[in-house]
Amino acid sequence: MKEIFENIPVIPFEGKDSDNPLAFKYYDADRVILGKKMSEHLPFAMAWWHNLCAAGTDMFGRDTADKSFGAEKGTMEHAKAKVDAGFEFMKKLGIKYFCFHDVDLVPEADDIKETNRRLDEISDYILEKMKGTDIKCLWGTANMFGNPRFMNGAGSTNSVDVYAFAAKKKKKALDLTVKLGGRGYVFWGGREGYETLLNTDVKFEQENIAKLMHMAVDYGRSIGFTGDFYIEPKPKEPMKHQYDFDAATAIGFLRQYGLDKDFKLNIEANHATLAGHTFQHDLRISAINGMLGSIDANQGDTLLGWDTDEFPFNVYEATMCMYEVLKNGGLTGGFNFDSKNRRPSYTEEDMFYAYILGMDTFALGLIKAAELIEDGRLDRFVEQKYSSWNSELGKKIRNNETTLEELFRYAEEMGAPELPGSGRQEYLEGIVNNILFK
Ligand code: XLS
Ligand code: CA
Ligand code: CA
Repeated sequence: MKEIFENIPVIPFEGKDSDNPLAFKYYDADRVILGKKMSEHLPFAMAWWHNLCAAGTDMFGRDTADKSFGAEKGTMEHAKAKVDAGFEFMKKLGIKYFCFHDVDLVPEADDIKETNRRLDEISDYILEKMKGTDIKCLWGTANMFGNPRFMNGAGSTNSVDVYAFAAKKKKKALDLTVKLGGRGYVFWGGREGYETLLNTDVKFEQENIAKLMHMAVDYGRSIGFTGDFYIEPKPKEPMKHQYDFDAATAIGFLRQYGLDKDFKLNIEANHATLAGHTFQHDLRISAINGMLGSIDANQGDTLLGWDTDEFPFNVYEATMCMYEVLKNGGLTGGFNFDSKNRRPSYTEEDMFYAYILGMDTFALGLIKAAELIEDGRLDRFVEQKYSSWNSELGKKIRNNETTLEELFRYAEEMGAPELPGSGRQEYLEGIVNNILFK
């Protein structure tokens, strides 16, 4: 078959002194870090929508990139050309996973039966392509936010018919995910939220979202899906307020509705920062609750208040992300580049430069996070910071063996406590810089 990206070779690892733009400087798939290959630490995934579909349209202007891949857009030939392009792209970069929404794969027909037939056809084609490669699906999902019928939500809609239609799409997307061997299935609640409380029954809507999730779990398990379901938190955009605001909110929801055994979280960097947190914060909150499942690898822009989905470039953020991931013992999911080229980066080369940037940023983050852990100064500081809890009294409190009265008596004898000890933030930040720029 004729190559689509004819001018792009297989991307080699050349090391940090290389100035070849089509080479990895840090991502060396077979390099072992803390006992595991880089490629196992970093199961990277290509996002079908940004890489093969989005072509630069924004609210003020049309496409800048040509993503026709030699076929007429809106046809099944184009859908197949995207598969060809996607597999060539992943092979050239050594990427082993992809993520998709149903509508990323085929042009939507007016009749959903026809759309589903097209989805069967394209997933057969993808399966064929997968043969003889080690490329697999990381996760699938259904787009339940684009079509006007979802203007008031899918699981949270006021219309019982729209709800049933959403369930139909969900079932099909689950079938496809299982067919393509997906490790996970994502719920991103783009329209699950509200514009005004004046017209919204929040409790009713949240209960209905949970019911749809339960039905999806029951159905998924019945067809042999053993992977994780994920909620992908995001505070806003497109809705003013989205129910899955951040990791803590989503975890509370999952526990309240008894979904926490089947669900974990897919944490996107740009969503965490939109919620007013750091990326690391939402990773930590997920991890300590046993719910860090997968990551959407991107970054926002501190000067812009929206979801810019930029390719990850910030090595500090990637390092702190990998620090959390290593401490978590890895992910059951992977690192999906839910990232898009900037509109003026419209060439084929730019598609590759973007993934090389993202993969190198996370590889460097992994190397540096492992060095931080091996260095041990951060861990030692935290241990020492809480060392007063190793006292008799500390142990009694931790073991639930004391009372408020007993603490009252202790504190009365003690008088005023000493200051709790310096937090040493600047010292610790200095260690991070020291390791990063070694
Ligand atoms: C949008 C979300 C979306 C999900 C999948 O902001 O990131 O792309 O990852 O529906
Ligand atoms: Ca996003
Ligand atoms: Ca995402």
